[in-house]
Amino acid sequence: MTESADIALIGLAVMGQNLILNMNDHDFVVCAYNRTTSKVDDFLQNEAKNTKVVGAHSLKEMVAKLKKPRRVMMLVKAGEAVDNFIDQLVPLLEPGDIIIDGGNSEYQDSNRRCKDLKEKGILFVGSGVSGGEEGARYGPSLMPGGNPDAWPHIKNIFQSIAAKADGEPCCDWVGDGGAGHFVKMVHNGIEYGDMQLICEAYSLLKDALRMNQEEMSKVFDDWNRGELDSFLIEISRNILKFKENGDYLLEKIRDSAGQKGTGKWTAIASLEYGIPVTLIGESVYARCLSSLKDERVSACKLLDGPTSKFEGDKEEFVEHIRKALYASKIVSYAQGFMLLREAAKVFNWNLNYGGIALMWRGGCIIRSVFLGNIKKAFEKNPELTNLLLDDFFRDAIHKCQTSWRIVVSEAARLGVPIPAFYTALAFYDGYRSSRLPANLIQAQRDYFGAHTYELNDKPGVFIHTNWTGTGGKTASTNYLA
Ligand code: NBP
Repeated sequence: MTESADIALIGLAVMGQNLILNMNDHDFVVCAYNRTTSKVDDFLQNEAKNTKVVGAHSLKEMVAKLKKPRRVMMLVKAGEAVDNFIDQLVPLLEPGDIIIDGGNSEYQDSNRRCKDLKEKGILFVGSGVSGGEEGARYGPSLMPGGNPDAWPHIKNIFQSIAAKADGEPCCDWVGDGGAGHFVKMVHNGIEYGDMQLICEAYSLLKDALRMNQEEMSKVFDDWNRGELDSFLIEISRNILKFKENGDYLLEKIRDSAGQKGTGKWTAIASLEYGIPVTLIGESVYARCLSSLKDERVSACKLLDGPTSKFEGDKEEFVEHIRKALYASKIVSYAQGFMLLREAAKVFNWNLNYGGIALMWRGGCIIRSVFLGNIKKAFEKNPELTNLLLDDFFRDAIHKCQTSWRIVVSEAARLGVPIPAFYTALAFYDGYRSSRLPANLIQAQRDYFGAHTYELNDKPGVFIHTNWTGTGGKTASTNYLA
């Protein structure tokens, strides 16, 4: 058997098949394998017909067809399937060979796999892959991390098949261990936030301004020509005007959104590391609330809201919504990068934030012009602690904030739920406050639980007061919460 294949790809579902064809377009010879091996034959006889793709019906046969060091990429269901394949592959591989997991795996799993495989001499890479079917076929955003010794051996393949933005590949080495999957997780969380913000803008146009689908589609089309230019605004414009048998399809779709978990993981990580990624959290909760459809239908008959109607200038308000959306989006990305920065500290990752913005600039679902501005901000100042403090974004928020406040107060007045817009504004006001009411929280905790408190002029010194005159002198063990 000749060792002719540059890389093996396990998992012939939508992502795997398309990534193989993409690799083939870039002159790499790929060996295809799948648990259900009949799919290998189907693929070779159909989609991969007349390509250089080869197939294998066992992992042993697959490994024998690979050039050394062997590169094996998996695009299978995250979780047990990945561990099962790793267990089967290890005895077939040699030290220095590479296993890449391109699925949506949890970053903690990738941390563990990277460490375990290193002990066996195998180089593990956990790579985020974004862009869905189309991205996989014509250029995804790729976020590889793991054992850095693997990168020189996969760089050429990865950067060749990745999307390009301003001539640069949307793929670079992210960092050690689970860094690639962490960055992919935050990407997905931001995707939840972007989608929720767009839904809230749609809700304001529809329910506050009573616009029809054609008018709303036109608004999104206008927005897509400016600062909000992005894949998600573009597809929302197309969805709004899409008709089936003469009727708009969108109105017939049930208002109950599902999720696969990566937004929830981001929210969990934000709580774990104590970073207020409130907009992504609110977006996950908004999906949860949407899925309580039956309860909402009952509640709407019992719970009253305001009966007021919008009475202002429609065109002017559309512009207020655009600005509120833009400002909220800036907050969402600022929060996402805050989480990345904290994780980098916890795991000792040397993350390149401008590089991450570039990886998301093209190929993936959150691709946008806006990410080019984020890349510039981090290039200008790689130590930037918060995007809100960059001149460009600070000025942008300053220009938008009056509109943002008008939209949030009008939505509250009319009873239109826009939780992501609200939370973004609340975060902004909290972040720019040199004094928050947490002094009262400290006092309350000490009052009822002797948790102690710090004084303004003595930070780090914890004292307890007997507030009622009936408590004792003993303080509780202090912990920051
Ligand atoms: P799926 O997530 O539907 O996975 C299908 C593949 O997993 C098939 O090859 C299937 O083999 C294999 N598999 C399953 Br299911 N259970 C297995 C098990 N217990 N042991 C071994 N193999 C098993 O495919 P996908 O939508 O192409 O996604 C692949 C990966 O990429 C996933 O981790 C996904 O989260 C991620 N991802 C997907 C997208 C997207 O837009 N779809 C985007 C980005 C990332 P079989 O044919 O024998 O059942």
